[in-house]
Amino acid sequence: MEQTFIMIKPDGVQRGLVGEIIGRFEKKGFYLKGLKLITVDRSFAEKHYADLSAKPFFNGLVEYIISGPVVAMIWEGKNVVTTGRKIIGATNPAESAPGTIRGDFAIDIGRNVIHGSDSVESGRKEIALWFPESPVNWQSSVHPWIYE
Ligand code: YYY
Ligand code: MG
Repeated sequence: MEQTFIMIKPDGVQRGLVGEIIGRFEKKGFYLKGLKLITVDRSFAEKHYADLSAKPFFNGLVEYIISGPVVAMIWEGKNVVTTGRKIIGATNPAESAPGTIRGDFAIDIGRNVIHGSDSVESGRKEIALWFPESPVNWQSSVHPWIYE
């Protein structure tokens, strides 16, 4: 089944939003397939955001991501990449709808609380980068109550 990489950024951890955010993905019906609290170094953050290295906000973005621990997760489910991005909301919290994570919990684009993969392919790449160890293999016993 489809997987996505979701990361609660240092502001989300500092502000005590970890449980709230995990709860939103859990209650939707997605399956948690990887989870760790980790502080990353500059070269790792630069690798994660390599596609944005030419952007003027790149250095600030890297500083932000390495400023404290983050919660790295793998979530699984039908259309989890697209639906995960909807749960997260628009990149700029000023444009994120209420009810989304960024719409409910963030103000500035450079403190937008959470990352989610933007495609199945980048999800694959990001999961490989953040979870080089083999992920825990488990299947939810409620699957037939979520999927028809
Ligand atoms: O995927 P998403 O996080 O919604 O946005 P990206 O375009 O991939 O940018 C990654 C990250 O960079 C964004 O979450 C905040 C930051 N950023 C910024 O600080 N200023 C911008 N103008 C655009 C993005
Ligand atoms: Mg992105």
